[in-house]
Amino acid sequence: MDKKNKFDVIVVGAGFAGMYALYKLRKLGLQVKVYEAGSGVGGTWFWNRYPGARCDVNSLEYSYQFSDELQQEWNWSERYSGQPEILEYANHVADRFELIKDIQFNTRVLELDYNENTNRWSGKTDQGDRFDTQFCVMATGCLSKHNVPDIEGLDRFQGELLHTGKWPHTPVDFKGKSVGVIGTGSSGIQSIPIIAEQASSLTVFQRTPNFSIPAHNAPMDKNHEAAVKRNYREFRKENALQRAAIRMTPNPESALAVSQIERDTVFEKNWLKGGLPFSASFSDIGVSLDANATAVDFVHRKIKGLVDDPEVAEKLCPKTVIGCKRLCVDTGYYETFNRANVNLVDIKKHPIKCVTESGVSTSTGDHKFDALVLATGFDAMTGAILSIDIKGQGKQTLATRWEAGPKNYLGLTINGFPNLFTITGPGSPSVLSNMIVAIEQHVDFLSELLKFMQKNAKEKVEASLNAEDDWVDLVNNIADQTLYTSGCNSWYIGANIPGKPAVFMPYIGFPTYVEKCKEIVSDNYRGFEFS
Ligand code: NA7
Repeated sequence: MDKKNKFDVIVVGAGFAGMYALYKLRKLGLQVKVYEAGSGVGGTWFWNRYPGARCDVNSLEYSYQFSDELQQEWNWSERYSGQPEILEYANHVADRFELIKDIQFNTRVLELDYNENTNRWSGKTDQGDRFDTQFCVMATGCLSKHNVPDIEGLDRFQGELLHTGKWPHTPVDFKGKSVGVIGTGSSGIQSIPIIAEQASSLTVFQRTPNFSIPAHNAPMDKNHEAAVKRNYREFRKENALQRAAIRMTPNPESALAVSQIERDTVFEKNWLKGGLPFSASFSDIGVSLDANATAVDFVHRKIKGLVDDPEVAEKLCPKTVIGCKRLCVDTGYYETFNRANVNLVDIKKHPIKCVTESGVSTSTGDHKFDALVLATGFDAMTGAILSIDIKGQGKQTLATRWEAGPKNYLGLTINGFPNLFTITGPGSPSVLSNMIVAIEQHVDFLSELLKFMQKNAKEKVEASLNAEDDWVDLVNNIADQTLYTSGCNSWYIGANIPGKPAVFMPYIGFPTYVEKCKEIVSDNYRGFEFS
């Protein structure tokens, strides 16, 4: 192999994980190369350019903390940042830390193949590159393989067909157009109010209604920003002790220990504050069905208060527990259904039969559109990794290994796939935490691991089978004590993708995860096998 195609580390993906992995691993003196399918950095924020795309974590938290200079010099304009500003930030980071020179854009990794004789991986990209590397870092993102639903006739549609997760780079003008949106998860809920303002008519096809809490987004409070920046390190430290590494004021009280009036006062206060902290209104909302039902009842009353037509309001009220699917955060979502140009179709009751050349046909009739938006989500957590043909020891493919669901240790390393790491992989806090915090923690852990290997002249590392089994059990045991596994069809358990094994994927609880990682390191990397 040509020397220029030989690397110490290949990083797949130049989103926030890939960029930080490059920054950090380069510092170990390693030769690192990043392959990125898109034409720029930013991952999620590069692809999800749909109108209204916005982060649901506060801007002062949803940012890197590895460089104090960076976090001091960057100013966010809003409480919750929109996609364009986050992408601008990603580009700033790439420039500031000279990352671009080691990233090859417009290049998708297709194959990774482990060679047991050399303890190295060889790989192939869609641009015909072949490479050879000791380590592979999968920074492929948890929500990056977009899900195109298997609806008959989708390719027949003659209007503009869009997917929120793969939005065009040029502005899409809905002015005067009739538009259909399929899907009411976060992407649908964020984009629907804006599309409704532009389009002549908008029809929303809803299969399952979702709970959404108002964002109450606002320009950044400069005094608050200055106060956080004065003490940024402490602010980050405190946040890392929160269950999702997101700043909240969890109420230690049970929802069932107070009267309805007291309960509603707490819910109302958190509704007015807005965003994800609503879920921390009481200690047992995520674990007790009865407590959860009180939050469900409160939000149902809110929806019914916001939506004029009682029938439409009823359709918008989710019938699941709150929070077992990712809670959405919106700006004017429910109110949008009071507009004369917006129509809601319940496709659970009246399923989509097919897409035609001119629109969507359901069991109750045909809907004609100029544009059709698929807000149908992602093959989450495993989709992007498994899109690559990965062959480990004994030529076993990862797809076979994970046939019954993902198995690994710490969400980071897989038995039989040495020197390959999944940043914020299934089995780690990832999507149930502040993603950037989780990314930095994982990359820091990996960097220390590689340092340890350099120091101890080790070439190969993988999880032991026992450690992996125990870890998978632990992830499931924790989830089983919560309402995440109470039967709702969330992407956390792969239920949105037909045929995907139903396994709850994220590790719940960032602080306990970090503690476990520390314990494992201090116990000489318990569960890791080196040679
Ligand atoms: P989500 O949350 O997975 O939402 C996808 C939506 O699309 C959801 O309402 C689905 O209904 C619907 N969907 C998916 N497939 C179909 C088919 N075949 N027919 C009709 N409707 C369908 O994805 P998002 O992009 O909104 O958000 C993903 C995450 O990004 C979000 O959780 C945040 O963390 C950020 P279903 O509920 O499956 O019945």
